[in-house]
Amino acid sequence: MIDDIKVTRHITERYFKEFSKHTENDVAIAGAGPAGLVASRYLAEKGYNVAIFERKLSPGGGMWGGGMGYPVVVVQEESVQELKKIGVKTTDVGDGYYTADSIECVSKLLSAAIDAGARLFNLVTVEDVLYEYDKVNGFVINSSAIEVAGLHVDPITIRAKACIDATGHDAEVCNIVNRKVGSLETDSGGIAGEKSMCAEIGEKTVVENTQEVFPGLWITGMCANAVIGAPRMGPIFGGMLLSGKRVAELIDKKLSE
Ligand code: 48F
Repeated sequence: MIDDIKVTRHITERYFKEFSKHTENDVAIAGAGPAGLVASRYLAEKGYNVAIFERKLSPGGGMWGGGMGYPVVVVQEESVQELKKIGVKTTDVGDGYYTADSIECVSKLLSAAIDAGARLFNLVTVEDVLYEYDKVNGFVINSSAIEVAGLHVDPITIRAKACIDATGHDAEVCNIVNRKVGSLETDSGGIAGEKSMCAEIGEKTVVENTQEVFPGLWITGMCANAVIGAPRMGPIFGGMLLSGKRVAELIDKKLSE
């Protein structure tokens, strides 16, 4: 006989046991798009305690839909290895371009991150940062359902030694810090804003722009180009994967000091 109350208790007990482990983290990531997922995997593989907070029900960000809803992505020679190493089937279509099924990409990015030990909390929105001792030390989070309903309910807070803004085009965490805490340490002294499409430049700069922009806060993926002021690049995803890898390397270096 199945006891409904046992089902309820097993869900809530397991969730809160796991959530409790992630009130203190080595690394907390806002946004489970391709950049955040790759970063989480590399950091978890190195043994860091990593939590990703994703506003939506389905993690994966803008990768599911490929280009204009055709579920195919393109990656270039420099980054195809990032897909191959997690078992995504890629097709060499010549001149250094490779295609892959976007649904397979997201599924395997997710599965690889989780297998490496990263913990994903979906339906959780990062709405502020924990700012103490002149440093970003964590995220202030709320239920996405509360956010959507527009309810006046106070959030709760988690701590992390390093925080990553991987929220994509909107650079949500950086916007909050820039507005409420202080100017970002960027050349523009703030958020320069994303520029119009140019994959050639966008793909290169997204890796170069991956950096710490405020003590304790790093940027990766499309957020990096939005903050620093570089072009978008559409459904070519190599730069997202390489930016996720880069931010993991930078944080590993910083936390090992
Ligand atoms: O947008 P998204 O996929 O960011 P990304 O990893 O990749 C960008 C590409 O998808 C594409 C592109 C490539 O050429 O330009 O756009 O940089 O994923 C960002 C994730 O962050 C979540 C959002 O739901 C999405 O899944 N997100 C955004 N704001 C918040 C958030 C927030 N405040 N709290 C939690 N999650």
